[in-house]
Amino acid sequence: MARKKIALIGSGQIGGTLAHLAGLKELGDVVLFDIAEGIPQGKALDIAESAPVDGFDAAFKGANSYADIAGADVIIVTAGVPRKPGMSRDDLLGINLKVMESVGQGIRENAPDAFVICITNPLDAAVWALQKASGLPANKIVGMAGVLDSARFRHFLADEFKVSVKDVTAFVLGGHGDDMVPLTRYSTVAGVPLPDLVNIGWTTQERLDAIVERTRKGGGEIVNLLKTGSAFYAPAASAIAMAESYLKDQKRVLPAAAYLSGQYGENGLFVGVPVVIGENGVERIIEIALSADEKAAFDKSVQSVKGLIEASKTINPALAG
Ligand code: A3D
Repeated sequence: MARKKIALIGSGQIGGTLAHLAGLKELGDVVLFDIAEGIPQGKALDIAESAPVDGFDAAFKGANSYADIAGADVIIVTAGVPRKPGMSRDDLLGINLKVMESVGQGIRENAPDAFVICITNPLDAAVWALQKASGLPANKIVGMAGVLDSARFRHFLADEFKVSVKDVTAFVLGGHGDDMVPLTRYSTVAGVPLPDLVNIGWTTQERLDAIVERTRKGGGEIVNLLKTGSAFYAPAASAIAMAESYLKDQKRVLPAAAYLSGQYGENGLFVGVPVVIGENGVERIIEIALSADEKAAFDKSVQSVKGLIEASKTINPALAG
């Protein structure tokens, strides 16, 4: 059986980590693409030279031409610029919209059958613009944010409760911004919902509220610490989990920015919801029942996403069509 092909558009901090993880997990052969010359080639060679040590079989190629992504099964997009301290994800919009146009064209012309995972920020608008530019069907393009936001939530909860991260599940809905919606009612330790853990005294409502707030600002916390660039290990691990679910038809249930066509009362935009990812891409969108408070928080987050999309249409009227 031929190996799968994974193309990484953008070979910066996340792109390099994606390539390394894809190799360690033997997901397939990897093409690292970037507009910067030498960086994808250097990272490809460096990772290939680690393969004998770790004992994985995969080929790595650095590229500056879109022709090299032809035939890719999965494409993960990180091209663009990351946040700097003091910059919001939205500040990135103008720069990264242009990048999504060129990436979308590259995908449309060279790998229109791939399953595409977008990571570039501002996530919900970037994936929307990338779909427009690439013309991909809605089930073959998705944004990565929910897996990361949930992982941050799970880490903080496991730390609070002094239990294994493996036994903590968490749910984060909405756009990938500071008004994302961590759902405590649907988040559990081994099946026990967080509100019940407050009731039995494992934590207090105040501490839980603080964890929710820290989750919402999780990306900014890392930006402020790193000072140059944003998080890359956990974002890469999150996108690899989504790629693996597609490549191996695992049908995992993961939160992701998916194209809504009526679900949750929304149409024509990408926003974080629980989805099933399998061999057909986004195979299902799960519509969970939300309480009035949760629905209000979700709607607020959706409003922010809509604001970004309107701003995108103003910056580039061609996207409005
Ligand atoms: P960085 O290390 O700067 O890598 C970006 C790469 O993109 C660089 O190597 C650039 O040369 C390359 N690039 C720029 N323009 C183009 C282009 N037109 N075509 C191809 N390549 C190009 O950034 P990073 O890897 O740390 O982050 C990448 C993106 O992910 C940024 O937009 C971040 O804001 C975003 N990000 C999203 C999340 C989410 O959870 C959604 C988390 C962390 C980072």
